[in-house]
Amino acid sequence: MAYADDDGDGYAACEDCDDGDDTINAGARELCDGVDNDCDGAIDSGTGIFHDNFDDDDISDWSIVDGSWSVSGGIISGYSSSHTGPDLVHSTGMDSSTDSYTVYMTGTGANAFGIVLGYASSSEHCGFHFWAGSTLYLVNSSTIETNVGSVSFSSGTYYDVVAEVSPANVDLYFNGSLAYSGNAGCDNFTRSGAIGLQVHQSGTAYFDEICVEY
Ligand SMILES: [Ca+2]
Ligand SMILES: [Ca+2]
Ligand SMILES: [Ca+2]
Ligand SMILES: [Ca+2]
Repeated sequence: MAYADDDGDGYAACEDCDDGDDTINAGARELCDGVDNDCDGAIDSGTGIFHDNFDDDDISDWSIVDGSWSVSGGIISGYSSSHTGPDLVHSTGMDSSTDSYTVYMTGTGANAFGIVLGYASSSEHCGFHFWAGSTLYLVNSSTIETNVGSVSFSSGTYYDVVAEVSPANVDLYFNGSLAYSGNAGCDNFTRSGAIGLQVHQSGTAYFDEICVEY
């Protein structure tokens, strides 16, 4: 007698934590989506995921975090209110010289906030700055910064950012819209696997949450 498997994902109803969704089962990959994709009882955590919800609230809450913070697990160190370089520590769980990865975050800043996607040293890193107004800068440490597009960014409003990084390209989404695709000669997206958040210019940035699938 066959076991019931209503969603046809190969996992019987009695062992499938969602037998109405064939993307969710014990063989699925955990994703940064607020759902327990792999049926291990934990949401957005485990192998291949780095997740920090800075104020320990619900993933969908996106409330404001102030003050300094640090993250265990080796990816993010904190932010500074005056930027002289990326605030980073190196990931121990990634090898982005060969891997692709996706970063999800929310944040805002009085003037600008940014995300660093690859970091080798203070003079070798690449990322993006979202500038209040309408400017998107690619941070390429070998050429300092390059204006690569525009975003609609108002100080004090939270924005979600998704960066899909592969060894040759990054697709950057700002509030759901594709803001940039390419690498502009910035090969350091895949240099070391380090990821960081930063403030640019004077001011304070607020980051609520970051989740990395790698
Ligand atoms: Ca099933
Ligand atoms: Ca299922
Ligand atoms: Ca899980
Ligand atoms: Ca998930």
